[in-house]
Amino acid sequence: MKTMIKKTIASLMAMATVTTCASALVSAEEANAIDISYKTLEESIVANDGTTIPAGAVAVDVSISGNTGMSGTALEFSVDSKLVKDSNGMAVVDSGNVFGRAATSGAQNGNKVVISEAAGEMSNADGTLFTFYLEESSDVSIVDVKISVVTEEDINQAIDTYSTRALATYIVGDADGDRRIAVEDAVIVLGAIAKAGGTILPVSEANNNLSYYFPEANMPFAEVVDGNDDGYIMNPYDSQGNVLEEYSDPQQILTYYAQTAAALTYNVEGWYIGEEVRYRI
Ligand SMILES: [Ca+2]
Ligand SMILES: [Ca+2]
Repeated sequence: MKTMIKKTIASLMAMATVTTCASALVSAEEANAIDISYKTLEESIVANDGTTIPAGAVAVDVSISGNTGMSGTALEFSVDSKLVKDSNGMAVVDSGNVFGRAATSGAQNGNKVVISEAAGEMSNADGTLFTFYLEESSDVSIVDVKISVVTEEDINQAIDTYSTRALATYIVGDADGDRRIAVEDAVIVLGAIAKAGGTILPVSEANNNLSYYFPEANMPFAEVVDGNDDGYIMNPYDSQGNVLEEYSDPQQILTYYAQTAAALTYNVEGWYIGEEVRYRI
C-alpha cells in the first residue's frame, strides 16, 4: 500500500463545498489526485448500512481523478468533530462510484480517524471513493490528511510472496488452533506444565517432545503458547506456592480471555497473546 498524498486542510467551513475549478484543473493533470469536498445535509438521508444521517450533518466526499488503478484505500486524518456512527459504534462510511458497494470501515479514537475501503477487483474509474459524515457542526477542521491506495502492483507483490514461500499463521496463545483464545487453551498449557513437573516447561523441551506435552493440541511448535517469548512456559505458581503470575503463559491466556469477553482491550506490556504470527512452513 502506497501513500499517495499528504496534505493539510485547515478550518474548512462546513457551509460551503470545497471543490473548485482550480482543484479540478490540477486533478486533471495529476495521476491519482485526491480531493475532499463536503456539504451540509439539508435533509436526512439513509446510508448504505441503513443508518439515518440527520439533516445538519456534514457529508464529506473523498474523490479521485487520474485513477491509475486501485483496489483499496486507507485514509487517516484528524478532526475536531465526531463522525456519525452506526449502532455498533463504528463510523458510517458509504463507498462511492469508484468501487460500487465496496467493504468499508471507519474508526474514531478522539480526534484521530482511520477509514479503510477494499474491493474485490481493480477500478480505474474517477469519482467518489467514499463518503463519511460528521455530526452537525458550524465549523469543520480536517487536518493531517494521509491517504494510501492499494494498487495492482501491491497485489502482485503479495501473490509473488505467497507463491514462492510456504507460509502459515498462528494466534499466540491458541493452543488448540481454533483461532480463538479461550479457557480451554489455558487448560491445555497447564496440562503440559504439569507433565514437566508443575512449574516450568522450557519451549525447547516442549518442542523435542511436542506430542507428549500437547497430545490434544493442534499447534506446529510450542512457541505458540509462549506468550511473552521468553523461552519458557510457566505455571502461575511455583512448587512453594509463590506467585509467578506475571510470567505465566496460561495466566495471561486467561486474562486475555476475560478482558476481551468483557469488551475490554488486552494490552499487557511484554505479552503477545491474541496476536497473529506468520511463519514459514
Ligand atoms: Ca483456541
Ligand atoms: Ca513464556
